Amino acid sequence: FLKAPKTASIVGCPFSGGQPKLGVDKGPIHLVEAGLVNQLEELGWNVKFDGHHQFEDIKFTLSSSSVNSKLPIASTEPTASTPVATDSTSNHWDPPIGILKNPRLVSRVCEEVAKVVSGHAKKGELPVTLGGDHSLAMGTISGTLDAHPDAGVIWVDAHADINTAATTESGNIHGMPVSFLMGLDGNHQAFSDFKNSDSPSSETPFAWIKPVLKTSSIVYIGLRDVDAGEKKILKENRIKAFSMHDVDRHGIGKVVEMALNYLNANNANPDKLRPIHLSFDVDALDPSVAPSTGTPVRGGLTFREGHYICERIWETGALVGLDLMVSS
Ligand code: B3U
Ligand code: MN
Ligand code: MN
Repeated sequence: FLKAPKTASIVGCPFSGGQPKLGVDKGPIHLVEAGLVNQLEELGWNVKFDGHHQFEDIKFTLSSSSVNSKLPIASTEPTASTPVATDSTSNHWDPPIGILKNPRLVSRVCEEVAKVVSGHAKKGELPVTLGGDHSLAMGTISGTLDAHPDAGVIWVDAHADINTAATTESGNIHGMPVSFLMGLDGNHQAFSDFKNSDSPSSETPFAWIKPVLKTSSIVYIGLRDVDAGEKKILKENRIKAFSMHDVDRHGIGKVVEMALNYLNANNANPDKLRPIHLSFDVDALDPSVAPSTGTPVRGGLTFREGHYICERIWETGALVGLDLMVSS
């Protein structure tokens, strides 16, 4: 028996450090300004929202760390009174590890998001995380699985976001969250070569993530831009994925039914409805519907198909976590 939440807690995350494009962090702000809270209330939800997370404390701690002085010096040192560079540009206090960009910042931000999401979920609320880029899902899904260890994930996206440090060609961590959540090979190696002394935060990024997401606990819908290395990972791990080709072939109604059946067939707790976390990347939608994303890909879901996925998952009564990643 699963008690469906009646209170939605908005976790506003205007964060874009998982990829380089400016503006990706504006999504949550625009959604709230456009009246999201009111609209949810009109649908009968209790809504909690007490402002967006700015993660300034994290940026400040990282930028003012003592090891900082050993790193290449930027022309202007950030201090308490001068704002640090935005998270979309490379920060001298968070140099790349291998080609991974902003690893310490992304790690710390996701760690904080995980705590916030898990806190809401444990109170029986529905955490609704507004991003920002999809690296944030390392936080949201860690948080959901902390509160509901048997939860399954439906990942709606044009991309698989399952690159590892060994396969990523871009070094953008928004293309990698699923691999970290699963603890796939290729990430450990990158960080075991990395010496803590190089890190301003004297910690290994992403070491906090428990690899709790089983390869059989996720289903993708909407894929159409998957890297060669990612295809190999999906195939080798037999990860369930419905591409746009499958949506064309079966129709969205049948695809969502197959996705739900797959997760329920792999339910570790068959007497209980399996909790579901929906991670929705707006670039799953066709660019004619959702042009404001960092990485538009033609041939995506229609307005109705996107809505239908959300409506049907809600109808199950099993939704315990929701991400709306407004960009990439
Ligand atoms: N797979 C590519 C591109 C990408 C992933 N997610 C988005 N773009 N939004 C990468 O960079 O890993
Ligand atoms: Mn994504
Ligand atoms: Mn995407």
